[in-house]
Parts: sequence; C-alpha cells; structure tokens
Amino acid sequence: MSTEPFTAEALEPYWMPFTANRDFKGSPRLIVAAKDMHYTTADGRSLLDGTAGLWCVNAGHARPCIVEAVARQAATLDYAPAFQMGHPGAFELAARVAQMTPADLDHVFFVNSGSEAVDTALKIAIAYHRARGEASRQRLIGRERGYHGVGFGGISVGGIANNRKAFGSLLAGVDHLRHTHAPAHNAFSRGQPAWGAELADDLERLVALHDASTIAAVIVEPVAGSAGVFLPPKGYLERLREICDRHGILLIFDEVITGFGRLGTNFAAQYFDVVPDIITMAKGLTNGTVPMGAVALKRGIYEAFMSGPPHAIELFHGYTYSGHPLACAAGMATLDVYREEGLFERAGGLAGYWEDAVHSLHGLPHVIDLRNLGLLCGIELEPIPGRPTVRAFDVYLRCYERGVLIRTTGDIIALSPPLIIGTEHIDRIFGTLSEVLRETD
Ligand code: PXG
Repeated sequence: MSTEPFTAEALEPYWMPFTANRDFKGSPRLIVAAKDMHYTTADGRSLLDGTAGLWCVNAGHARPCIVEAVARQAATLDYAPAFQMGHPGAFELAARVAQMTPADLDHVFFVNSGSEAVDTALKIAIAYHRARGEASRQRLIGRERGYHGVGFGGISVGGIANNRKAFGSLLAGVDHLRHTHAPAHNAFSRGQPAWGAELADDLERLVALHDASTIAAVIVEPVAGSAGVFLPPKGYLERLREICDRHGILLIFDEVITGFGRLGTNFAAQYFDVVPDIITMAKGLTNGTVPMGAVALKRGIYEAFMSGPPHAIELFHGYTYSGHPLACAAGMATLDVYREEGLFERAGGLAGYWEDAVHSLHGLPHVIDLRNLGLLCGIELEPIPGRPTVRAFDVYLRCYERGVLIRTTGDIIALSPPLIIGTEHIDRIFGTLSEVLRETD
C-alpha cells in the first residue's frame, strides 16, 4: 500500500468523474484500503463510512467470503463470451435475483452499471410495446430531480439540470412529472411525508397532453437518492401504479439505490407494496466489489419477445461484460452474506434508531429539513446566499477531517451507511455532524 504523497502532477492524467478536478488535485483525498465500516486514507487515517462507498457497499467493505469468491472465480473462469454462450454463474445469479424480486418479475438481464440498467430498461419498454403491435408507444416519462445515471437515456428521463444542460438535445419524446420535494408541506417529516399523493396526478396531465397511445413507460426512483433523498408521499406510488395500469403504461422503478436492503426489504417495491413492471438495480447487487447492474422484468414482458422463430435473436441488445463471471461470483457471495447475516432485517430493525438520530439534528444552525427512511437520510441545509453547495461541502470537509465520510449533493447531506452499521457508529456519525453544524458559518 503506497502512502507516498501525491503531487498534483502525478494526479493530472486522470479526469475524475463528477469531481472538481483542479480543486481535488490541489488537495487530494485518497483512499487506499477498506474494512467493514471503515476506509483508510493515504495518510493513514481511519474514516467511518457513512455512505457505503457511493450507496453500494451494503455488506460492509472487503468481506472475506466475497473477496475469496471473486479470487476463486478469476482463477477458474476469468471471462466467458456473453452472446450465444453462457456460464453457470449468470444463470444461477439470475435465478437468485428473480427469487428476491416481487411478484412475477422473474426474468433478469445483466449489465455493468446502473446507467446501463436504465438504458436497457428504457429500450426494452419501447421494444416491448412494438413487439405487441403498439409501436406508437415510444414516449418516456421521467421526473424532475430524478437521477437515472448518465447514459443518454438516463439523462433524458433524469431531472437534474447540471447533468443535462451540456449534452445537447438528448432523447426526443421525453416528458417529466413534477418532483415530490415539498418542504412547505412536509419539512421534518419522519418517514414518508403525509402530503403529496396528488402529485402523481401529473401523469394524468401528461396522458391528456400526449395521449396514452404514445407513452411507453414511466420511470421513477421509489425514493429519489442522488438529488437529495426525496421520499414518496404516502399514497403517491400507489397512485402512479393505478394511473399506469389505467393507460397501459409500463412502470419502471429505478432501485439502483433502494435495492438490496436499504429500506429493510429486498427492494423498495416490497417496502411500499407497489409492484412495478420493471426494476433496475446495480450497486448493492455485488456489494460494489465488481461492477454489475441488472434489469428484472415481469414474465409477460419477456414472453412478448419470445414469439418469433426460435433461431432468431429476440433482443438486439447486450454488453461484452453482461453477466461477467467475476461479477456473478461477487453477486452470489454478496447475496449469501445478506441472507446469512440477516442484513436487510438488521437495517429494518435499526431504522427507528437511525430516524431518532437524524431528527436529533432538528434546531441546529442552517438545518432546514430532515428526512429519513430505512437506513437513508437527507439533511438539507440553507444555502449561503449566492453560493450554493458551499456550506454543505464545508460540512463534508470538516467531517472528513474528523474521520467521518458523508456525501453531499447541492446543500443536502445524504447518508446511506453499510447495513452492518452499529448504534455506536450511528452515534458517532450524528455526533460529528452535530458538532460540525454548530461551528459552521
Ligand atoms: N439510477 C440511480 C437511481 C442511481 O442512484 C444510477 C442509476 C446510475 O448508476 P451507475 O452505476 O451508472 O453510476 C444511479 C447511481 C451520489 C451518487 O452520491 C449516486 C449514484 C452514483 C454516484 C454517486 O449521488 N447513483
């Protein structure tokens, strides 16, 4: 493990994603090791991980059985062609995932990331309607402040201006529901906010405008993560489901963050008891150890494609690394850890303690909203006038200096710890945040 200081020059060639490159390279924060709840920085300090990496390391870091499964797989079968051939791991993992999804979402397409899962789901939705003889259903509906990764499909249905504005005209035929963040009604709600089910009626408005016969699918995060942890108001997802059913529109839940135990259930679909037609997932599927994403879909969607001659390829889509052997090995070992250690139940059991810890910040300087569900929370700070993001990023840096890793988006702090977290870690995270908030300008 190198602990050499890194010069700005040595860091220069790497164009870092979603990062202020010049700022970072001037004062880098490099991580060189991880174990369970903690990272180790290049200068040898321990960091408590309040974000499960980037919302993905749900079983904690460097778990031996996952590490060993990946090492074994690399030595046994490093790669197998993904098209017109297969390897057992991909079939086994698909079956395992299909058992965890709700209802008859029992077919699984593998990809390498959440972004690819989203693009795959959108393509399947449009192709599905075409396969059934409704080729006019091409329009896709996303939601303001939604995050669906960074592919052209994902940013088109996504609703974050910074992720869209530099990239041209995006996909045609996309529209957006209004977002569900309504602090005037719902600030400081514990769990799902009471107000706002009627925001789902926006879909009726879009149906009236475009006509249902042109709409293929609606995609939403059941809990919006990346833009700042926005919870669905009570009854909202149910109403979205009803409206989709009424108009023959597919409902896609993007569960890249909410999948794999974040809310105490396999998927948010089960937490909210609302069954979508398609679920996208990634992150926690392999505990972040090897990149992988997946799309789970209802049997009827798969079957709609299985009608041509048997020798014909049914879907002209896939990736060199779809169902990569290392990712499958990581995925199966990860699902074993989740099950054997009861980590989803653990998350559900800790949600009340977490909620109290989150709301203990009520009344601290600059805190204008607190929201929580499962082991997720959003802490919204009042921006410094004319300098958005600066206050929250300052809190991030101060927490980092005190050995706690948090994540900020705009002026919102988002936390999503590994599900192995203990109450002592929760106390430390919120104790540090409370100290830092008290001393922040
Ligand atoms: N959908 C959702 C709901 C996501 O949260 C993606 C798709 C894209 O996944 P990939 O694997 O292509 O990155 C995501 C990813 C953050 C943050 O801290 C969030 C994500 C990724 C990186 C950072 O806000 N979400």
